[in-house]
Amino acid sequence: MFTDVLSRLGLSEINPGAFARDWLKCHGPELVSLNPATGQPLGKVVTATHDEYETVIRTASESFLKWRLLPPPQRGEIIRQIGMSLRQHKADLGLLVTLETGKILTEGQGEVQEMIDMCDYAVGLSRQLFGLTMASERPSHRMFEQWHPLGPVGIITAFNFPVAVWAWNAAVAGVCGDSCVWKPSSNTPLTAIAVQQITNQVLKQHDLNGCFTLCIGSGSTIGQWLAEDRRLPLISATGSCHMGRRLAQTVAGRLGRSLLELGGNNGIIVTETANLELALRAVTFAAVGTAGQRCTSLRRLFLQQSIADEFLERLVAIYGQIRIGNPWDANVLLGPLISEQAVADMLHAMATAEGQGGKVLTGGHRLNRPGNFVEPTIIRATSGMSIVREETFAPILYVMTYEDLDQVIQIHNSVDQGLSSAIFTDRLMDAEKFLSPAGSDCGIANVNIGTSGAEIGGAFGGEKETGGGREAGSDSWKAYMRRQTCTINYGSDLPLAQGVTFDVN
Ligand code: UN1
Repeated sequence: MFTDVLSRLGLSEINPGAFARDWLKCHGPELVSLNPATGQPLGKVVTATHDEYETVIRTASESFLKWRLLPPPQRGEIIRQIGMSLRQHKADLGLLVTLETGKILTEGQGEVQEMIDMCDYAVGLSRQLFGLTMASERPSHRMFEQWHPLGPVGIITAFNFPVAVWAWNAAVAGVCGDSCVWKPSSNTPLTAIAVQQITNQVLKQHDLNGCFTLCIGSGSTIGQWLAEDRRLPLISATGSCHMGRRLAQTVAGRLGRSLLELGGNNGIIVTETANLELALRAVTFAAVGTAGQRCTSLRRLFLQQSIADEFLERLVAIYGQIRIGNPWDANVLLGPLISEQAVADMLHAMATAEGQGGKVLTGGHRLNRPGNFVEPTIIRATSGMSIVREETFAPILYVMTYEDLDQVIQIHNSVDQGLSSAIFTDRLMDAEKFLSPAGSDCGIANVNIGTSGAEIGGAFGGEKETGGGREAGSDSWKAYMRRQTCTINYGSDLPLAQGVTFDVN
């Protein structure tokens, strides 16, 4: 069954790791894509060497010259067709996401839907790349701004959203007139190749091959080359704070722009007036969904003292009912972690938490079966434990209690990351306080909704060590364009701004 899916998506046993105008014969080290639920290989990819990387960048640079001159709505039409093609392949591609990442089927499908949503959004956006007109202080002058395509952009994506995050960037960058160079995670090269194939079918019909390109290889080779490459005015990267810090420094070293979506350490506050039913469901999805491997996953839960015991008792009971297993099986809610290393990291974080005084309330074990399966884990903690300040990409939830809302908001904000946050309350004043300037310091702040599962229409991203970038909706498109301020003099005099005179005679 899986072999059929792979072949329907145009994947073979050994795949080329780079696409410029065509698939390139690559000569870099071989990469094996493993199914994290079985540990078995799904396929192999030959990664790109520096020569192949050069071909990709040259192609993206040349293609940009043509792509940038297409009227934006015509670029939108290409993105619309890519969206249509993704719709046709949704079931297969969703399953491939599940096979390669281990996320459950409904989430694999959801991810493809997120790409489709991004394409639809970008089609509309292609007619809305608005600039402003300003009032000029000089007579017979008109001043306005316009937005132009930026250039070829590098897009570095992580394993956990192997295709949606490419679409956040590529669909928007595409209508903005940028060509794209994609470096996917080494854990998920096959989904990237499949998406490239789907995109190619559309591009080929319009003789636009080369506007969306792909280059597979490690972060220390392809990732580093992208960061250093002056031909790429923008590098958009998703991954750990550690990766982002290094990348940002390299890109800044050449005065390029980076757009970063890095780690989170997301918290939910449940107040004494909260609808506990709602909060329990949201906490479970946010902490256990995608096996805790979203940057928006819930890691810190703050319970008001008066509801803490009841809430925890019910939460532990819910955790006991979570079905763990093959992510493609219906009814399973928790698939495997991405790798052996991720399991080791989780076990290490738990041991550290226990060493710091944390108490495991449920979970805590690796499953005795092939694949990277772990139990979802709740640890009773205190905010003084240093491990609570760290992001571990695994289903570990640290639970703390609090008395006073102002105080807990401060504790909530005291970590280095600032991606997503939420409060559960039926009290308007508490909700508004959480959203006020003295409230959550995160890029995303929700009321009676969990921390994960954002829609594409909003700008996605966070503050502090999360990197400050915003992707997907709202006015995120501005990051992919260059702003030009233009002033036109339609008079026969040359008045200077600020009343300056400069007459030779
Ligand atoms: C990520 O984990 O990098 O809000 C992105 C969410 C998803 C995106 C997560 N729409 O959880």
